[in-house]
Amino acid sequence: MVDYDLLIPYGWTEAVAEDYLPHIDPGFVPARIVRMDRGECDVVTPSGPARAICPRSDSETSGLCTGDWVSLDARSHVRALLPRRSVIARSSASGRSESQVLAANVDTVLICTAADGDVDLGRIERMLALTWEGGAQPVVVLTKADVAEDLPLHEVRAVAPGSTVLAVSAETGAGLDVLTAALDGTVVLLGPSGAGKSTLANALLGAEVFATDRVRAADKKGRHTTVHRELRPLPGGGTLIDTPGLRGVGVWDAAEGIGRTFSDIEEFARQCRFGDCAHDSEPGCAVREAVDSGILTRRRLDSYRKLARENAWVQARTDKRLQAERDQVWRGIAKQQRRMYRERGTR
Ligand SMILES: Nc1nc2c(ncn2[C@@H]2O[C@H](COP(=O)(O)OP(=O)(O)OP(=O)(O)O)[C@@H](O)[C@H]2O)c(=O)[nH]1
Ligand SMILES: [Mg+2]
Ligand SMILES: [Zn+2]
Repeated sequence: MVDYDLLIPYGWTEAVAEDYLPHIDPGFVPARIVRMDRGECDVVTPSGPARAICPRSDSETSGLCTGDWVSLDARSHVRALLPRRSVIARSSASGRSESQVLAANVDTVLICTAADGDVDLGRIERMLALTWEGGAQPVVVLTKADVAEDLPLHEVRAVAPGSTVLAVSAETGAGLDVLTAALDGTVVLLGPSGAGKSTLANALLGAEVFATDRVRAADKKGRHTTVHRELRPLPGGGTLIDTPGLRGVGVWDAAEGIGRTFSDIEEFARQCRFGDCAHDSEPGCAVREAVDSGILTRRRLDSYRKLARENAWVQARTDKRLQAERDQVWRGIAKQQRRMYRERGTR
């Protein structure tokens, strides 16, 4: 008899148990991936931590990621990937039309930015778009509050409708109680190198689990200290995934997430006189009005357009095969129509 209780600190719930039902088989066990390596991964199983072999990269379970629930056979081979409840993905770093899964089965994304430097609002908007798109709840965290000259909470709240924005210091512990209260389920820390993700992870875990390192004095950039995505149980329940610093955050299939990130702009747009208003020079444009009256910043409107354009571009390239099929159908229809017109003598 397999005892699943050991998996509870790692996020095992009734819902996951239900997803595992079709895989129940003697010799097979459910497991959660806590760390990925090339071709292998660390997992937790009902009998404790184990090392598992990932399938060859051409199978359907190839893109495994920390946070995934899988089914393991008796020889510790990953045999099946359970359905993902959420997935945080970005466009692959090289800007190709491929996605990279950053974490799976995530409930809360901590979007981390150091408050002692320039807070990049555009970057926060990108991460918000990926988080909403992936089906998780964002919390924007301004780190290093102890050394920040001022905390731009107001500006950040203005770019993050519908999400919690707070400031913390892992150094003094300030704000950690409020942050802890905002954590739900599986939590992932995202942000650039040096943002203080691992330091914050250690503070939340109450132990020095992850390595940390100083930022470069000249530009406050981190040294890419963390190289693995790694999941740990949180002392108060739930799990936490620390991740390597993100160099670029490209949107990938994130139209809905972009809409949600910029819900204020989409709300203004609904009040434009024309339904297809491009917010350029059309009369009765509520978006331009919002910019003119100072309710909406020009930066945010530009950021929205840039992300939407980028998403459409990636989308167009990703869907090439689908597009080709669609074109085929359309060409077929057009041909049929021409023939029909000819036969009727209307051409
Ligand atoms: N003063 C202060 N320094 C902090 C705080 N949090 C992190 N730091 C410092 O910031 C530096 C970078 O912290 P890390 O936790 O290694 O940053 P990271 O985001 O994990 O970086 P990568 O692993 O490279 O992605 C370290 O020198 C930390 O001591 C804080 O709350 N206050
Ligand atoms: Mg780190
Ligand atoms: Zn408009």
